[in-house]
Amino acid sequence: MTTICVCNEIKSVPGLYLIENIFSETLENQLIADIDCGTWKISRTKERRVQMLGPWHDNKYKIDWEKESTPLAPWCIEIANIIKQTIAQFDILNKLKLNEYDLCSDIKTNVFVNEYKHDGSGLALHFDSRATFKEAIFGLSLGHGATMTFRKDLLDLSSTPGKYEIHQVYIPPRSLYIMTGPSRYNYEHGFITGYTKSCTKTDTNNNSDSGVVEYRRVSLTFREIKPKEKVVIITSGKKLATIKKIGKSTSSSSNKHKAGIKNKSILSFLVKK
Ligand SMILES: O=C(O)CCC(=O)C(=O)O
Repeated sequence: MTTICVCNEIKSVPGLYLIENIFSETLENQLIADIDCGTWKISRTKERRVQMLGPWHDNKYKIDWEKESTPLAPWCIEIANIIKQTIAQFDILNKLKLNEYDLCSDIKTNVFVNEYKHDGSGLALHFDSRATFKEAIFGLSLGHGATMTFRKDLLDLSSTPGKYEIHQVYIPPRSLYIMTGPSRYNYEHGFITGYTKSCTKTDTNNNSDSGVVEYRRVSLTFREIKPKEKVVIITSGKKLATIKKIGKSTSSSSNKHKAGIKNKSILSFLVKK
């Protein structure tokens, strides 16, 4: 069966794009089988099973480059290529320069796998780390779909605390959602606890006639890690140059040379992002 890949900009949550049918059911089942060959761990909140690939980070998503990273699995590379090809098809996504993201690098890419089951566990509303990850966040759904909640705090607009703008967006299986701009920075996202209990047969790939539907959604989140440090070189209080680089930064002579600075009293600062 041929399916059509469609890209929708979700108007209620600006900056959120949903691209449906990015791969076939056959490939989806293969990917789930490949992911299941990886090592599942219990999440920090003990609510679900997870897999984390790429550089090691702590609970606050701070990367520790001294710790051993988990190499990306072959399925990560396959999906990263599918994401790239999908982006290439839509002008609106190319204009956002999403094709420039590196989603298959052992040192730049973080891949998070979440498994949601029929027990109704959700995912608390949250923002993805601004300090650690670049703007666009790429999420895929395998198995079941799910209704995602986006919540914007209206504190800026009203002095009454606890006023929110809330939107629910259905994310079908085999779809890719991309959070950019306001959807990434102004809206928290998550899944309300208990949503999987209301799962129906239409919300699944399970074609059995038994009427019993085992809910399982496996979500994949691809994020590019920001360059680790920024080196800012200043002299006599005047900023001369900013050099961004991956890896440990020093005020090495080559950096000074790149900044075109010679024989001056230079102060170099490492500015952690
Ligand atoms: O399951 C999803 O699609 C979202 C996952 C997510 O937001 C996260 O891991 O931070």
